Amino acid sequence: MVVASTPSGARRRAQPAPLRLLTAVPVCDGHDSAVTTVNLELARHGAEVIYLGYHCAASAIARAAVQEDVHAVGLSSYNGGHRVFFREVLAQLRARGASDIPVFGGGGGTITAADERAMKRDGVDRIFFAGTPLDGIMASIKADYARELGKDARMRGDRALGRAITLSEGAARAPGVSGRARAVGEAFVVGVAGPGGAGKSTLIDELTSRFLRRRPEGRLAILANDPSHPDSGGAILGDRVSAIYSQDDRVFFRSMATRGSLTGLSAAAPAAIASLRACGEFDLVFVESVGIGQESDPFGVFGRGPRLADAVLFVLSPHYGGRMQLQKIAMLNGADLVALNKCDDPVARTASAEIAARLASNGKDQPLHATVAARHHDPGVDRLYAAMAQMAGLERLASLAGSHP
Ligand code: B12
Ligand SMILES: Nc1nc2c(ncn2[C@@H]2O[C@H](COP(=O)(O)OP(=O)(O)OP(=O)(O)O)[C@@H](O)[C@H]2O)c(=O)[nH]1
Ligand SMILES: [Mg+2]
Repeated sequence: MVVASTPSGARRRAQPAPLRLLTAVPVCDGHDSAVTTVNLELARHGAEVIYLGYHCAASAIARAAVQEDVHAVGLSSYNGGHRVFFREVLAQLRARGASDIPVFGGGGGTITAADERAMKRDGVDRIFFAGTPLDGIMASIKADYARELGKDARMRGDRALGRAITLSEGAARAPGVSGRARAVGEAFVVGVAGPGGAGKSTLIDELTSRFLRRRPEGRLAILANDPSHPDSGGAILGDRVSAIYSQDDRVFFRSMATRGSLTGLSAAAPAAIASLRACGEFDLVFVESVGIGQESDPFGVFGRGPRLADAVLFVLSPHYGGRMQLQKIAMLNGADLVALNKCDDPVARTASAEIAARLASNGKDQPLHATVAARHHDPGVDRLYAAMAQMAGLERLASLAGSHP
């Protein structure tokens, strides 16, 4: 049994880690209402659910399962291609050194008992048929898949990194984990904060697309924090759904639930950031906070906590209220980069003028970037990327790489 030390020195039993599950709907399938119901029910039962969305490729599912270090993968398939698709997911998991991650699923009446027998022979763990009560599904999943994910010296690459972050989540309640400054040659960390729904994840994905295009060999990491429900302890970790370009082997994407931390980041985020910064794999790391409030400072820019990012990007949408609300947002004083996203909204013109005036009153060099993250190739996102890349020294690295024979 794992026993941890509390700050007072007393010893206590560590809480069992929540069940982490990846759920997805296969490629060429848009039936997502069943999986949405299952996701909500799982979260209500205390599980952390990383939802990948519908129309997902087997390779994207296997990559996500490895990086997210999940206990199991649940697929919801209605398009009739379940036998081939589940088999392909298992093959992709094997290829990534993750054949120990169980795969289960459902698909109502489209998956027959004969199909299930064949799928089990291929290695599928179990199928939930039409008519299975949700409570029964939840009880089986908890009984079958909850287990401790411990250290495993055989793991390599993203699998090992994924497990290291899992272990830091388990140790997060121990005191003394803090951020640290960047050393020469380490990844540049950009903290991304802003109110819920402002477009942080979409913008990170667009910035990622520019990174991948401009740097043919670099890798980047994304650490996406989402809130745990205070009542159940479960969470729907949905930032990965906005990832289009980030579905790439050059991107390490990890979702983290806050598990009771009220800072806007998981208590394990400092340790995870330190691992990503120092592992030598990445040029750039994005850390997305949960949707934050007016007083929040998730990355410690005001010096009250450890400084967790080399630069902070604050993203807001035009619907922040009015000028009085802008006065109250602390991050507008501390951010290095500010983006007004959703500039396709008609009220963005007024918002842009108000925010520019607010930033000017700070007397710092904080240009406002007007972006439409939902539009591919948006010139505002291009300008934001250029400013960020210059801060991170990425453009210089790209030209050095380009100068090699
Ligand atoms: C709702 C529905 C739709 C909705 C989907 C809405 C949405 N956003 O999901 C709409 C109307 C959009 C739709 C469209 C289509 N549909 Co439709 N749809 C259905 C329907 C009626 C219900 C499916 C459902 O959501 N059930 C509710 C869930 C909760 O219950 P369940 O299916 O019994 O699942 C149980 C378990 O299996 C388990 N489970 C399911 N998934 C998972 C996953 C995990 C992880 C776990 C743990 C458990 C689990 O949960 C349930 C618990 O009891 C089925 C028919 C049927 N009665 O099954 C057809 C059906 C799936 N659709 C069908 C078809 C053909 C289509 C279309 C191609 C129609 C068309 N020509 O346009 C399109 C394709 C859409 C697309 N882009 O993929 C066919 C599929 C036939 C096949 N595979 O051979 C079906 C079977 C209807 C039929 N009899 O022809 N559809
Ligand atoms: N119209 C418009 N919608 C956008 C834009 N950027 C993002 N969205 C949409 O806004 C919604 C929220 O986007 P996300 O990127 O998930 O926002 P977020 O800030 O990461 O949200 P949380 O992580 O939940 O706080 C999604 O439906 C996006 O498609 C934009 O520039 N214009
Ligand atoms: Mg997000």
